[in-house]
Amino acid sequence: MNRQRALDIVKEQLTEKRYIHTLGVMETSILLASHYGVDEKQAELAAIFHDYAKFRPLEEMKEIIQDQLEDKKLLKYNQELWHAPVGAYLVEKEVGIHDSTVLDAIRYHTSGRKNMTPLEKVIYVADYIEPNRNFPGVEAARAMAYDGLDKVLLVSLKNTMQFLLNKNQLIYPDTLKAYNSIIKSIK
Ligand code: DGI
Ligand code: FE
Ligand code: FE
Repeated sequence: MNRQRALDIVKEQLTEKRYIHTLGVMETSILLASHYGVDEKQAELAAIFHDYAKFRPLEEMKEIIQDQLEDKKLLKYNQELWHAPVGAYLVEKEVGIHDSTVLDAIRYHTSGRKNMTPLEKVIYVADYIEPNRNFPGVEAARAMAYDGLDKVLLVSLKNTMQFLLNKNQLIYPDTLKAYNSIIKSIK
């Protein structure tokens, strides 16, 4: 699918602000992919659709998780997590994208997971550092974006976990597993 058609499809699902964020993730993903030897076309497509389900009603997402997805424990964790696996499901079903590498990058873009693929890492990091993001720590993460994919991924994951810890929120097990697996891989 070409870029313009993909953008036209996703634009209808998003607010103006979220669409601008999506364009930022797209640009950043392509730069990261090019630097780290990841397929730029897959990065572009995954980035464009990564937040496809962000504005689906919670009830719809809940039903999809209950009826269609394997990982039911998502329902016991933060609802912010739901749009990622539900997005992967809907992008395949409604948009007709079947590339499992791209779908997994959408599926794990919020939680991360153990042994993330290079494309999953690129989308996770791009979502975190894209130019429209503005939160404590983002500048530091941006500054090291090209110093090593695992290095910047680790910083992004740690910041997210720290943010959750500070608010006494649950941490979804896949996020902790993502952290543990990078720590092991860089030792
Ligand atoms: O959809 P976006 O706003 O672009 O960003 P996102 O998909 O990374 O996720 C939104 C939020 O999900 C993020 O600010 C933190 C929150 N969140 C809640 N529980 C967890 C979590 N993030 C991770 N990684 N793990 C959690 O357990
Ligand atoms: Fe998201
Ligand atoms: Fe996003």
